[in-house]
Amino acid sequence: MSHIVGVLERELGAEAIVGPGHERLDDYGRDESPLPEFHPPECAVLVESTEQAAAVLRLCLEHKVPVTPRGAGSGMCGAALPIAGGVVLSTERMNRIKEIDPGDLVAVVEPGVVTGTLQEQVEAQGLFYPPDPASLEYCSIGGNASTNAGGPRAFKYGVTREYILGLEVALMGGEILRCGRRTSKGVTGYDLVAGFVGTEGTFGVITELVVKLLPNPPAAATVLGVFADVPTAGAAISALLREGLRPRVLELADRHSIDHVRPRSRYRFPANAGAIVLIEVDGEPDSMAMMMEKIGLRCDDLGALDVLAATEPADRRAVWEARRLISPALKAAYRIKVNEDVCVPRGKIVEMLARVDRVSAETGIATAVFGHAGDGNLHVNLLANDDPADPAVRKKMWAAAEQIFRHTIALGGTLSGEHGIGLTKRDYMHLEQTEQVLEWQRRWKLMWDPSNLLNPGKKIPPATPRCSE
Ligand code: 2HG
Ligand code: ZN
Repeated sequence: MSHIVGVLERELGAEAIVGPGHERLDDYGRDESPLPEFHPPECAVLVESTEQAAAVLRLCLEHKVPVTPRGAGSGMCGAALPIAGGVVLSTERMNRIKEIDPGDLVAVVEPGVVTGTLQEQVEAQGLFYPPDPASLEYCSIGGNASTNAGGPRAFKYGVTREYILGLEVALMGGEILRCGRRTSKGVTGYDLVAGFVGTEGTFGVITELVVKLLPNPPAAATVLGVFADVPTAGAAISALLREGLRPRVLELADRHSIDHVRPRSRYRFPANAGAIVLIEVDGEPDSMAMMMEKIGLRCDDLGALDVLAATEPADRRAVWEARRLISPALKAAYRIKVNEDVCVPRGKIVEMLARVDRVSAETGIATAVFGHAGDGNLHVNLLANDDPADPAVRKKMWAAAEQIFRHTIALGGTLSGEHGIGLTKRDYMHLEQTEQVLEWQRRWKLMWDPSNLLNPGKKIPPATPRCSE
């Protein structure tokens, strides 16, 4: 054990430290990624202020100790895993909503605020924070900004980056940087805020955010198109997109996903559902019935076996609870769940779904496919009940994942539409990006963190790639 634990304890007080022997220390060595390894840090520091975060980064640089920022630990790519040991800097205690301003349409928040809590608080004032990752009940807004998280409503409203106007960031070495603005428009200087969003804690630690709010749409309604199978559902999604349909949500779930949710959910998915297309619209209350009828008729024309509507808030809540359960239900059912979030151009959704089927048939690996199909963003889950620590099994699973990545790239897509790169996809980056693009990103990282002590080994692969190519 290095002396950093004692140094941090003296500076921040023992109550800020989860140190060696503490029953919670192991929690900081895991996240929601499909990696069986466990990476315990030497200690976790639960900071309560920007100054404390800056102090940790100053001391870690001074003592040459790696430090890994962490939000709620709900990330799916290993970005919060302290793979180099050292210190985990957790922002979970920085959870104050400092301000909600209906006039300026902004909120000022600390990074540890749970996304769903922010949504409830702004909605109570007639306002709306659209980004809705499925983990919204426990993920934090700082983590969402660090991964540039998406969610179903990204289809109409865009991803987290579009809602972050300003940031306060603690930098390696202890400097505190405030950048961005509070105005809805602004083009002064380079866009440092956009530059920090999505960097997965490799550039700095976000300590405060100014987020953009919208007026809450007065009404919303949900329609479920029940289809016999994924190809028909995928073709229906493509047709709706071509026709210019722009609801706020356009999601897909295949039979496998639905079957695993069924026993745990209040919402009763029909037994004949081979695939569900979940569509949600919002706007003026008197436009809802007309929009739903239009969507229902089109789904009928496009081969739906049935069209179900959820207009009452309680029904819509049940549908969304069921949708958000897909990922946890699959995780509970399988010992191995390698979940990808590839994104293909919208015109290639049907082809990508067919290729996933092919990979499953060729490798014999079960898949569940669901997610934000309207954005071309598909959660391809590779599932198995073998021993996750068995190297042969892991090799097979990741070889199948690599095939999914290659198909995605061949169709003009991208490796990650919303979860990020972290550790799990880092060694596949070269399939999508040239060495030149990767090298500029390495230089950019070193500008903020010349000692490479802040979340080292994440996001960008080292100069020599590890996966086959
Ligand atoms: C979702 O949309 C999440 O439910 C999780 O992004 C996706 O587990 C997954 O594959
Ligand atoms: Zn998702």
